[in-house]
Amino acid sequence: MPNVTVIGAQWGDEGKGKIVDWLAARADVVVRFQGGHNAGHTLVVGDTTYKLSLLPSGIVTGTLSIIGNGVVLDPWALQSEIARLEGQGVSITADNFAIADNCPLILPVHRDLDVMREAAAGKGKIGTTGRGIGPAYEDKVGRRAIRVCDLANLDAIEPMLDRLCAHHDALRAGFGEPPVDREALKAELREIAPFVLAFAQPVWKRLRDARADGARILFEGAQGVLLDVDHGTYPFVTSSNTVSGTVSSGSGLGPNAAGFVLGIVKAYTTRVGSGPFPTELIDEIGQRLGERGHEFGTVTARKRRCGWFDAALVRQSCAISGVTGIALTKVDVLDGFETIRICTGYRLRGQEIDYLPSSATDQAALEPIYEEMEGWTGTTRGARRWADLPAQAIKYIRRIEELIETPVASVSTSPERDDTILVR
Ligand code: 2SA
Ligand code: MG
Repeated sequence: MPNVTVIGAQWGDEGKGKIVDWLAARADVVVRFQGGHNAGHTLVVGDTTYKLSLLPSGIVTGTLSIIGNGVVLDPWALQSEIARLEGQGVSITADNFAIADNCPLILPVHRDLDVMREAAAGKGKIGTTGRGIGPAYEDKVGRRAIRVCDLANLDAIEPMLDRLCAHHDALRAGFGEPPVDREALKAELREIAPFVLAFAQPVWKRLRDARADGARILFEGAQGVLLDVDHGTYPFVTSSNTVSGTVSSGSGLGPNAAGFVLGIVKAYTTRVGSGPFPTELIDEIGQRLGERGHEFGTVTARKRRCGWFDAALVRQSCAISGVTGIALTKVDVLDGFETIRICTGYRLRGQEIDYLPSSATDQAALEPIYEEMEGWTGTTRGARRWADLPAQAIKYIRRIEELIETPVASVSTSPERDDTILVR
């Protein structure tokens, strides 16, 4: 197996957890390179369900798991996630887990700001996960972040806190909130520091060495291409780059490390949070997709918005992320639908276009152009071979493949790890 990069090709929740878990069992290292504990990856192994937000999925199988510098790290969330997994019998030590020491921290002030802003935004809110992701990335780019490595030098932290607090105190004042309690923050950092530092190191070196030894590296993306801060449905996006290109800057390996880029694609479309969604179904069909697909957020338990497959969006995501092949998930959710629609492009103020325009105003005005297909009788659930699929389901998959101009590498037919058809 060459290196593999797994990314979501829609708005997240494409079923990356299952695919990553399957691949992690065949990899030597699993790396998270962007996002934070806003991700929600569900792994079902036998009778046990593991829910991961921040930790790389390799952790469950004991594979070396690395949090790269492109991630924003909430040390307290890390501590409770590790405790929860240890409670499920997973062993997490410095041998199988490492954190980039140049990773910026998510602090309580970031969470506060995220929540205050969303509450104040009313109808204009982004619908964030409230985890402080955006404000933490802002401070990273604004050069006032406290990073993992700084936990080793807390005696020298005052000038960093000066910069951080000058910024946050002004913002907090705007919300009628008191200034940052510096002493409390320092005490909290002092308390958590040893726990984080036990895993901290320059992971680019560890990855370089692993690569030199021929290790197979799996890069585990979070969220999806349409939530990318540059390429997504801005401003209704997350604050990191979710595209495959981030593998390099977010882990400290060159761009040729990405290997096979596997785009995870759900057989229909979902989205949590606000923002444009051309194929959204606000009717009983959307309801039915949500119920059959158990479409609730892993992290926040929010109900996901549901709609038909949008081939124009996925075609664009695959191009932007250089997707080598896709893993099509949750095909079984479409079992029993009499007719199924696929969006092939849009009408924008009377004109036909075959891509997602950059402007949020234009995105909100898109009307999907659909083609309709007959559904299938019988079930795809649990199918492990092409031959087990109804002919009409194969037709649907092949049509998607054609429209997105990217080969289908696998089809998954239930949450179970082994209910997967490999296409070659
Ligand atoms: P944020 O918190 O700043 O990253 O939110 C900004 C937007 O990004 C969306 N977002 C997500 N969308 C889908 N799945 C995500 N992870 C969790 C999951 C979400 C959950 O896998 O279920 O549990 O609710 C995720 N993380 C961020 C978010 O909805 C905003 O639209
Ligand atoms: Mg998810």
